[in-house]
Amino acid sequence: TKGSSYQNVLEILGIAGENKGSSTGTNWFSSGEWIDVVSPVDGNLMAKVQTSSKEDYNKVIETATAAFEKWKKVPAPQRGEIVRQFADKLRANKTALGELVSYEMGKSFQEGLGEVQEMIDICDFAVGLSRQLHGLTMHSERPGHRMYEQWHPLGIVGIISAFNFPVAVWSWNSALALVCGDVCVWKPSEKTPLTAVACQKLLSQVLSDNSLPEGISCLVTGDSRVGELLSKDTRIPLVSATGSTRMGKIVAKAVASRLGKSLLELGGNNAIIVTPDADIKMTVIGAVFGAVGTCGQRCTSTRRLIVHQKVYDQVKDALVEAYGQLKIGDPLNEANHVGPLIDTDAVKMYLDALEKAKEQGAVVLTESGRLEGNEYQSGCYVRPAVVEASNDFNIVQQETFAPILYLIKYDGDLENAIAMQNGVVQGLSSAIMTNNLREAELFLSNQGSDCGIANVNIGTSGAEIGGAFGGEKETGGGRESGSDAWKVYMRRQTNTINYTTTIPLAQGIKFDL
Ligand code: UN1
Repeated sequence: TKGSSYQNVLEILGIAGENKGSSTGTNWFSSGEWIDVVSPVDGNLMAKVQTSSKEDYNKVIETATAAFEKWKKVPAPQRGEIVRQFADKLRANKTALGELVSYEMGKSFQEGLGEVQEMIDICDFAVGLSRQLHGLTMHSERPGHRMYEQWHPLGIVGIISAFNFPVAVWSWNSALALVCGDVCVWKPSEKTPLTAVACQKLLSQVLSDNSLPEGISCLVTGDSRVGELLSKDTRIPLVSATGSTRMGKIVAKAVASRLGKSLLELGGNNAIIVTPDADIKMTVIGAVFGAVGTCGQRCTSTRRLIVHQKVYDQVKDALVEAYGQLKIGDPLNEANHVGPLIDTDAVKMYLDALEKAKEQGAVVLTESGRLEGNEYQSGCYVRPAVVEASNDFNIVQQETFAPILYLIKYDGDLENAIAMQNGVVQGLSSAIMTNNLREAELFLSNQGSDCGIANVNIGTSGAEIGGAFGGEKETGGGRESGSDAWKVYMRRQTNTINYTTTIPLAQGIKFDL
């Protein structure tokens, strides 16, 4: 195993020792309380990180405001060049950063590397995009007039990110925002500030190597009080927030009350429908990875498996068998499939959810509970559970950020399964396992899944950066990452130019003087 080499990793990334922000080298001011960063891997204190006070926050926003005046004037392809250099920094530090993600957050080393790869990929995407921030041209109804639209930089983008993808989600936002000419102020989860400090440092180095203002990328640390400063700040035209629906509703309200824009990527309650025409072997692999990967802490994690009664027992037996093979332990040991939850509060939520499920009539099919013993001394390791339940159980309707998979039976037509799949308040990701073309197309049609992501013969998680990422209903409606998600980071301007010597009015109106 990689053992306890995180000190080494902190040194490689240049952030060893107690972490206190100042204006030197990284645009992060912090003179507030200290947070202990405890690794869920072994329960050890990795470092202490100082939080930003209101005064620190204001200093950061002032430097960001000044930096925007310079950055917006840099041509977009040159902004892309900066993002390209940042991707190179990530490539050079991929192993160290992936390992730090794994230590601080608890996901497997492979997934930590995957997360850094996602950052590199979105940077590459953004570099190409920096030459493709296209607007449309329109035909004017007036002779001798030309109409077109342009996309201009917006200003400061506030980024509130969650612990589960401590670095990738920031990069989906920041790589696009930067090529769009915006400057970024990042508030990472207070559970994972170290990886944020490391990324911020790498990006600041690129900015300073290019003699650009450090305020182009800023960091503020702390809990929801710092998030609140961002949401309420009229100097911030766009707040992008990833996390729980509860948090999203608070942010959305604060941003809307000042008529700012928000981009929300909130909870999911993602299901895979398994029809009688499914490939059961593929189904089991897809469902198990979807449910236990990242210890069930992706917003795209598979929470529900809606299985036709004809194949129900077969799927159930195969799942229980597969869960029996899962190895739980140190996520840096590549022999393990499942690492810890983020902290002991998350363990409590997992245990509470299982209790509630039982009270509501569910049957837990696998061994479950917290793991005890030497290897599990952090107290954050749990056994992934498969639970036979009904879609209308209160607990099934909620998103529990833990490896609990609800197994639900449906009868009759696919429409019944689709109704269950859509019968929750969240609308992020969904999937169908079938070799039947009619079923697949119905699932993807306007009568099918109501989610932002709908897949055929793959699971609910593991979305690629090239597509727009996000979902409907209580998932918040925002789209990050690929496709044309960049448009939310810019302001659209419609331009009409008259190249004649007369001034005809639109809609045929006459106004003679
Ligand atoms: C998240 O959990 O917030 O689709 C993002 C996936 C990843 C991103 C998840 N690409 O699993």
